[in-house]
Amino acid sequence: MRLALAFAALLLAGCLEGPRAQPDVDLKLPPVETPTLPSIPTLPTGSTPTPTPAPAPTPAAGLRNGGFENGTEGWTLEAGEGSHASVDCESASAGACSLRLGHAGRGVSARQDVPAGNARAAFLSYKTRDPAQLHRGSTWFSVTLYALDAQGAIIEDGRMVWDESEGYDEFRTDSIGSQVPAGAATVRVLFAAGPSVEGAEATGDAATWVDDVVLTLSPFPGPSFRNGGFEAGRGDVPEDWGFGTGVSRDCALAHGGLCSLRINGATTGAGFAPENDTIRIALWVRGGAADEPLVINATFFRESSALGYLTGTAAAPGETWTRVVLPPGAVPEGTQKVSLHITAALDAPWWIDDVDVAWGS
Ligand SMILES: [Ca+2]
Repeated sequence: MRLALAFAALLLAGCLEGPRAQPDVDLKLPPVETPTLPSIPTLPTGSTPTPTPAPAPTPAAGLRNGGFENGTEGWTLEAGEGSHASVDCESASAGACSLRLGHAGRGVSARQDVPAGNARAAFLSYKTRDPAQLHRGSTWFSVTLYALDAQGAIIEDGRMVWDESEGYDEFRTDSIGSQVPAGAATVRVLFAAGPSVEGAEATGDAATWVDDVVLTLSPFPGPSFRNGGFEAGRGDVPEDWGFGTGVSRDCALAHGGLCSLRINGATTGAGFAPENDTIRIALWVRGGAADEPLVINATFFRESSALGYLTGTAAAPGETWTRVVLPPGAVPEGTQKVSLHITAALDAPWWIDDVDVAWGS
């Protein structure tokens, strides 16, 4: 009952809609009282915890001068008219210096290319400070990870974090993650900022400081589900996933990469388009209370009609990351989108990470 109430409260609060960077499909949930669901065979309910060791990311030695203590060494800076990129040794999160992207004029950027080696996933953490409080509606700041081939062509446009939020005077840590496809020679880290309206100039001294840039390359591919590793986000707000009271990104605890998602007495969700007619959902979980399973529900939609469900529960594993695999299920014919919803009770927080979707034929 408590679960149902929390679920309903979230629905009412509209918390399942992401703040920005909307998922591929809307997080439309089935009506609470589903009047005429087609007779879809009930899929088995249950979970198959299969503990396996978590792959450990390897630190990347490739990114140089991530703290900007050696001036601009390693970084390529570009600035449009009226903007200015420079190393500032009067403001720093650690050490003496940071990078200042002054974007009162046109766009400004700083980038660095790092050898990809055998990496299949890249994770970037960094700190930013933006004390001018001018960002709302007038300027933007973005962080992007690209993968490039040996000729320098972009083969993976990676993940971008886009920020038009209000200012903040203290350096804060954010992170982003991306796949690195086979054939990638280089991973590009790009920080950029500019005015929100093309050709316009921001008023005043709009600037964002960047410091403590750390790139981690992993030889293991990230999860196939969009931001299923929760590496993309700003602070505790994940990209693509429903966010609100009881749901927050946690970059102090992760199964893979740097971050996971913490759920407590709430539901989170994400939508995606089906790629085949059989689906298997797997994810890593941690935490919870013994008598309150985690509920994982995938709903298959044609427009706003629910065609069927795939449901599983996970027993609380406590302090050990545990892999939960839902029974494979058939994607009902005519499905246009799938909404994945994960619900945790209030008694103890759960962490989820590396949400993976595999498709059959
Ligand atoms: Ca993760």
